[in-house]
This record gives sequence, C-alpha cells and structure tokens, in this order.
Amino acid sequence: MLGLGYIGLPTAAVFADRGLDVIGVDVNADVIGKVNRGTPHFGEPNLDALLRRVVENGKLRATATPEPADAFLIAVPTPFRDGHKADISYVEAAAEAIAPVLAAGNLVILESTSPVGTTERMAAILAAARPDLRFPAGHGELSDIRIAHCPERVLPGRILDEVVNNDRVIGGLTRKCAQQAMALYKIVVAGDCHLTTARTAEMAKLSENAFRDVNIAFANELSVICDRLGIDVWDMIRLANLHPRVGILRPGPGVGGHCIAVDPWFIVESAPEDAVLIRAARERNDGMPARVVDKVRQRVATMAHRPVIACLGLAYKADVDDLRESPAVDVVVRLVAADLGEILVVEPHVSALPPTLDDLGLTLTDFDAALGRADVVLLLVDHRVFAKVGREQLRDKAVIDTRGIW
Ligand code: SAJ
Repeated sequence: MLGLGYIGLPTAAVFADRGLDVIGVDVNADVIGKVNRGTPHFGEPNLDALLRRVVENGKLRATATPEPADAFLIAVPTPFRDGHKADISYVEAAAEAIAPVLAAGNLVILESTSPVGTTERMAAILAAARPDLRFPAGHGELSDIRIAHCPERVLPGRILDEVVNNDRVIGGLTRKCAQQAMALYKIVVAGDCHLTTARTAEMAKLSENAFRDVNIAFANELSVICDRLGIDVWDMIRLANLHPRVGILRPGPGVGGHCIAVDPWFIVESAPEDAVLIRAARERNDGMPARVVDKVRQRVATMAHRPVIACLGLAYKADVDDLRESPAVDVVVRLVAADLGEILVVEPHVSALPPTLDDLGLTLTDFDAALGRADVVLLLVDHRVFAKVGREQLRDKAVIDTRGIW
C-alpha cells in the first residue's frame, strides 16, 4: 500500500485483518513510526483496535521504501495547485517508486481520486521505467503487469464499514486487468464489484463527488435566497423534502474536506467549456464562508461594545478531527481579518490549532468557557457535543447557527 493516509491506512489494515501480508509505504517518517507502533495518526472510529491487532500479528508493517509484492495499491493525495489544476505528482512519484520492484504477474491499482487519464499516465511511467516488462498499452491482454483504477468511496467517520460494504467500481486498462483487481478486492469487499474501463471509473468517482457538491450548492443557494426573503431555510427544506421525489441536502458554511471541495475541479479542468453547472456549484460553495462573515458583521454592527465571538467547530464536518479544506477554518481566518471582535475558537476534536490559526494568535478555548464569555455564538460544525447545548445557555446571546442544529 503506497500512502498510509485516511484511505490507505484503513484499507491496508482491513486487508491485513483478512490474513494478507501487507507492507505499508509512506514518505512520512512519523507516520511510519506510529503505524509500526500500532497507532493511527488520525482519528477514525474502530481503527485503533484494528491497527493494533494487525501490527501485533505481524500482518501489517510500514516502511519508507517499496518492496516486491504481488499487488501494489496506490492511495496517495491528488490535490490541486493554483488555478484549480490537478496535481498528480504524488501518483507519479508512487509509480516511479514501485517501478524498480515490479515483476511479471504483478497487479497495480490506483485508488486515489484522479483526473480522467491518470491511470494511463501512471501505466506509461511504469512502462518507461521497465522496458523489460510488457504493459497493457502495448500488449493488451498479453501484458505482464495488470493495471486498474479502483477509486476509494469511503466516508470519513464510517471508513471501516464502507470499505467492506460499499460496491466498488473497478476500471481496468484491459478486461483481465479489471478481473484480477476484482479478485483482490473480493477478499475484503462484501459489496458488488462492477467492472469497467479505467477512464469510466475515473469519471464515475469524480461524478459521485461532483453530484454531492452540486446538490449542496443548491441547498446553499436556497439558504442565501431565503435569507434575502426572510424565510427560515431549514423549515422550508423540511417541508419541500416531504415531496416523494425531493431530497434537498443541508446548507452550511461551505464545503470542506479534501474530496468534494477538490474533485469537481478535475472535471472542470478536463472540459472547461462544458462543465458550467459543476463550476458554478464549486464557486457557490466556496463563496459561503464570506457570507457567514457578512452575517456576523450585520449582527455585531448594532452592538454597543466590541463583542466576544465564540466560533464553535473547526473540522470540515461533524464528529471528525479533520480540518483540511475546512470552511470553518476559512470563516475564522476571515473573521480575524475583518476585526469584528475578540475571537474564541472551540474544537473538541483536536488538541492543537493548525498553523494557519496559531499564527493569527488564536488559542483553543474550552467549550463551556467560550459559551460563558461569548456575546455572539457562531456555530460552524454540527458536532454532536454542540447539539446538546441547552436553550438557557444561549439566552441573551446573538446566535448564528450555520448548520441548523438549534
Ligand atoms: N455538507 C453540507 N451539507 C450536506 C452534506 C455535506 O454542507 O448536506 C458538507 C460537509 O459539512 C462537508 C462537505 O460537505 O464540509 C463534505 O462532506 P461529506 O460528508 O458530504 O463528504 P466527505 O468529503 O466526507 O466524503 C465524500 C464522500 N462522497 C460522497 O458522498 C459522494 C465519500 O463517499 C468519498 O469517498 C469521499 O468524499 C472521497 O474520499 O472522495
């Protein structure tokens, strides 16, 4: 397993738990050390116990350098660079790293969410590095190396369940490539495996996340319109969703995480003239943090003294500790820049602030202490612990609930 992150580590552990010998490869020495001590480097329900078990059993170990194996799974980041252009350099580096140890009969699977054509690009890198082996592009079903794209589809917070129970889309560079990849996944996957081409699998994965992004953008747009018209958007959506063919998602302060806020741009990059709706949805969702700050500005404008503003939640969504691409972090940064009051930040799921906020002189505040001092309570993440707040604790405070939980 190349890449021991949010996807690679749980996936490696699940394969190891089925009795396979798994070698995890990562470029980060801290990650390697932690994994070899049986400790995950991020929070995910039930991963602790599973990882400890497979490491103690000797079924999973981590190292910095790839070793010979029957199958190579690549689960490395595919972020974007400036201008929302896909950065597939980690995939390319992973391909370069495994090329020396590849042997005839090996299977190489790309799990990272990738722009259409990346699996072919990865195969080309391997082929260039190993002219002694036959690859699908030149030799079709006679290739020595089988190559497929099997995009991960797991929901953070439910990874260990979904990695087993979700259906999988497996796109081979040839039919045999897909079949051999399916044989591997069938060891752990209880869901159905659907075989297709690598390009279709790439596009299917991007479409899944773009679908969700567009639907969240629709909900967010409704919230902006309802604010203008003086309508309670939560009540309106609840009523609209009583229709048997309507299922509007939840508005919020924006879309975060390293998937839904990123992947739709890969579609836009591939077809800029045609991806009109997908681009508009991205822009709508990216525009939400600024709107939240505008709301705070309106509320504090009438206050007699400089207010204390408690920002509840920094994670990109409820009940996770992941702050990557989090709209809540974006809101806090903008609030500091807007200088609207004293900012307190509360995030019960982390023990330290990310450098972006640390550098602004902010410190983590205890939930009760922040509630006690706040004039404005800005709810940014619908963590379960925040939902339990009693009405009397919020009395006499200006409350801005961007998630509709109170
Ligand atoms: N959000 C809303 N309103 C909603 C639903 C979500 O504002 O009604 C926000 C969340 O707060 C969060 C963001 O959207 O900021 C994304 O959260 P999410 O729970 O929708 O999705 P992720 O990013 O945690 O995981 C997604 C999943 N994709 C789909 O549901 C189509 C997951 O299955 C993928 O494996 C994952 O992306 C990925 O790695 O690609």
